[in-house]
Amino acid sequence: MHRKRTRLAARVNRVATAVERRGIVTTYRLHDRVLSNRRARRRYASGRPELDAVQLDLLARLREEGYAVLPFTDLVPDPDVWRELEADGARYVAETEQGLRAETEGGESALRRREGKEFVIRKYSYGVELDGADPWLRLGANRRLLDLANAYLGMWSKLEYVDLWYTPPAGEGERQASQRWHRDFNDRHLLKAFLYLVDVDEEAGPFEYVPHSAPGGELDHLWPWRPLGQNYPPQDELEAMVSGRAVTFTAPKGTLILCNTCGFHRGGFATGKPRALATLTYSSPASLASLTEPNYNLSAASLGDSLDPEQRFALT
Ligand SMILES: O=C(O)CCC(=O)C(=O)O
Repeated sequence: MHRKRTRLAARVNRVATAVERRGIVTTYRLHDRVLSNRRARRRYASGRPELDAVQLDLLARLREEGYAVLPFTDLVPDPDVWRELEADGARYVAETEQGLRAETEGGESALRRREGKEFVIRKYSYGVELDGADPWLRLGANRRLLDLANAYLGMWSKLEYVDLWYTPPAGEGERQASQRWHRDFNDRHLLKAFLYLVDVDEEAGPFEYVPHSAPGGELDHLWPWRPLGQNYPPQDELEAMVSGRAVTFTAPKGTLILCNTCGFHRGGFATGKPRALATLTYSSPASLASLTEPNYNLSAASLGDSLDPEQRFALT
């Protein structure tokens, strides 16, 4: 996730003041209740996509539990799609491991990390220029996934984030940042997709989730979601309250996890093995109007004429 910064906050110390925060929260609420999201809901309602049995089942599970998991190719059966993603993912893993070896030997590498979350190496990170041919961007616009995201959010959604993450094993240290339980601050209308690009077992830092903890769920009252809210609760208190209810997604390569990360989740605490995954975030237009920025720049021209209005809306 990528927090939007006001120009003033960026100039001063990159942390929004209380006044700025109030302004951001007010803008979010206005866009959620009245402006952008109302328009996006109307667009969705005027031409709902027809979902097939697989998508309907995922939708029901997302609504009930806040997550759903399946082999990617069950949702996107076209074998060419997985073949291309798998090949690109493998290339990224090989390049990253080569970069890490170079770093160990004291050399230069072009590996991308982000301050505060250095344990993840990113293919794109923030501010990357992508074009319409990028396979991960095309995955975000794939109607099998996008129609499901729009149906779950009840509006035309925006693809706010797309990236590949590689997490090298770090041994048994302390959990940091998103390795700890948290709610994503960036929207109350969120759907994230995690596509495992390697087999993920306990040592590779699996994703974990507390079902029913997203807004509207039975556990939504626990440190509830608020725009820019306190999204990291005291870990021991949360664990005591949800004891035994979290789901751990150890799973083979090619597994797709769909999840409303307004609910409590954590992951990437790779102790003994590396983890590689693709991650996409669908959010509401209100989020982009106030709280977040997409991590990519895309020239509309590179999209050509081949996209449906829903796809163009998601990407631009
Ligand atoms: O790396 C993970 O498994 C968790 C990621 C996460 O917390 C997030 O994307 O919000």
